[in-house]
Amino acid sequence: MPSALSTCVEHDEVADTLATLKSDGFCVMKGVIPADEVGAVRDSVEKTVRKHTMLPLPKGFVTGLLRLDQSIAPYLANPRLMAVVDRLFGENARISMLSGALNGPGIKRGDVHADWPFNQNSKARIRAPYPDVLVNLVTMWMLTDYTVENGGTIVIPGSHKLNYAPKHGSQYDPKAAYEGEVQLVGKAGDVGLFDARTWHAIAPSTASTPRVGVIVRYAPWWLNLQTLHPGTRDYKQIVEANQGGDSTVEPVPLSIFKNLPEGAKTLVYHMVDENS
Ligand SMILES: O=C(O)CCC(=O)C(=O)O
Repeated sequence: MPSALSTCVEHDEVADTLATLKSDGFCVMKGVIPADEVGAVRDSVEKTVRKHTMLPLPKGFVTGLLRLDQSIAPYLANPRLMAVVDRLFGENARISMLSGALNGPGIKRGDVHADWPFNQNSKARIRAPYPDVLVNLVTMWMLTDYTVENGGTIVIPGSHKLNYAPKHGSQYDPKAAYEGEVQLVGKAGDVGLFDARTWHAIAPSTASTPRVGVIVRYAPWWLNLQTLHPGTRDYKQIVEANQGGDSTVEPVPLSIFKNLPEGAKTLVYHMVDENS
């Protein structure tokens, strides 16, 4: 059984977060969404995910969440988080993917994987053995508490230092449990951070209520995001032509983009559909 995870020390948050990301591959930033505001965000995201989920419940999942629900938008450029993103990626970092996720009672354990662009099951990937570089920061915005019981994400400490990841049909079985597994746990309003290379999996839930969150990924400006966007030449050539099941990100309609907070605009300007 995975155990609960300790959090980053707060005395020098940026330095400590970077150090923990480097050594363990993940950590938790406490209280990013204020306690008295997180309930409204949770209610909105849960409603949206239940209505628009692309997967059958108990796994609710909505990609391109901003086009349908903007309740998370005021928090996306949180200065504490942006200080970390700035140190990792420099100026003009942006959001690569933004999804709503509801893990309901009874959800089963998922496959162990690294995230895009290190996910070796994707057609658009940095092929293993890959270089030692962090190019996509995965952030789990906890809108309910994340606990061992309700399925806080399983992560494998130190796995980001490997230059390969589990792949179907390979010796690194996505269905296996790996030594040292822990779960990303925290309070509603906390944000779990991990290097996209960190091996992780959906955890089973034995709870009676759902775990609700938003998964936001941050990337440097120079990372090619076109393969995430159906309709682009890169998507057609690299993903579609190879029958890929890669993750996709739906655009934000211009009419919605115009009303986003300025901080959020700088992070999602590149995924706007100018014609809607
Ligand atoms: O929701 C979770 O706990 C994990 C989700 C995940 O593995 C992913 O989106 O890549």
